Amino acid sequence: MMIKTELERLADQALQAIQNANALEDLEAVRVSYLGKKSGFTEIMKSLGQIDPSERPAVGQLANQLKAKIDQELTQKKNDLEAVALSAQLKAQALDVTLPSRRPHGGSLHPITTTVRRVNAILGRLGFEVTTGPEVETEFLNFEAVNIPKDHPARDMQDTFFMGPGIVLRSQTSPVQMRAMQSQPWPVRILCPGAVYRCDSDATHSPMFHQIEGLWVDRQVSMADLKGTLDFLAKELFGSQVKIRLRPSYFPFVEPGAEVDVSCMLCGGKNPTCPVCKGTGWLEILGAGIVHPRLFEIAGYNPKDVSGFAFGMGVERIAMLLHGIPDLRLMFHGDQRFLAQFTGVFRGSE
Ligand code: 2U9
Repeated sequence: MMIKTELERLADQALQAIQNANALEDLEAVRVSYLGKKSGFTEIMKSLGQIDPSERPAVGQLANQLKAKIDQELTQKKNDLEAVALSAQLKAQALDVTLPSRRPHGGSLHPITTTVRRVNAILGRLGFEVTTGPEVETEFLNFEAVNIPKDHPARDMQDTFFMGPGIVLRSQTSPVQMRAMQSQPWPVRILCPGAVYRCDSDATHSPMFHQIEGLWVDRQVSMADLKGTLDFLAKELFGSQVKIRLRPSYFPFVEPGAEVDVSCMLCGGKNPTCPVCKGTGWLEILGAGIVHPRLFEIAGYNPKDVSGFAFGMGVERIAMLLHGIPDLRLMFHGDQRFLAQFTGVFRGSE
């Protein structure tokens, strides 16, 4: 009788401990201490052989019943604790699937691209057609054909990328105009945008940059046509308040040649400490002139029949003026913080 009482006392204690367990580890400790190898229960079962044989079946049956009951309670409590732990984990890691997702960053057009497109669109309205040509050029078309002779400083090995004997990376887009003239009769009214290469790299020079050159060849094309065209371009680009002025200058392809300034679009020449024009009131935007007759001879046109004007501009410089970009190198680093600022700048046609 003593054993049965002891078994029931142990079982009561076990059930109480199961009820009190608040964590899976506590529950496991309860199982070990009440049903494990060194538990009172196991000790009693081991000593069954020493009790009166007439009592043995009843004691054994009781022990099995109590053990089954404890097992069942352990399993039940384990399930309960696991359910509580799972719901706590789900609550802690909850995802709000109704939150809006992060918007993907849409790409935007590079300011060089938008500037080229703007110039193309503006001069397209005057009948200029975009023409392109190879970036790897013959030394002849890049230099001799546009009146840059062998001894000209621009032809220094240090200034030009040579790809092989007589083959260069074009240092200006002029060979495109020469190819156009050689392959078609006049009149010609073309715009040639594209990358050009010069062996030069510092804060204000990049070994690859972009130019747009323009050429208009017809009967009696004059300096007045050039001025009218460039005045229209400047006003459309920078605003109707701007003026242009031409200063005599030299470019091998043209005679006479001029450097062209636009009046300062920031201060209009009224601020002696203007950060853009430095108080001069003017900003150089391009070079231009009347096409040298020698170029017509090389193209196969008779210089007595035709005349023409040409101009050339650096696209990076125009883009920097249009957008207030302070450093040329920003154009080429691909930094998203820079690029993402240029959205929807130009939506016109090419
Ligand atoms: C042909 C006939 C004429 C192209 C011209 C310029 C003046 C000029 C510079 C501006 C800044 C280059 O990017 S820059 O360094 N260009 O000033 N370019 S006239 O004249 C031509 C070209 C080809 C057949």
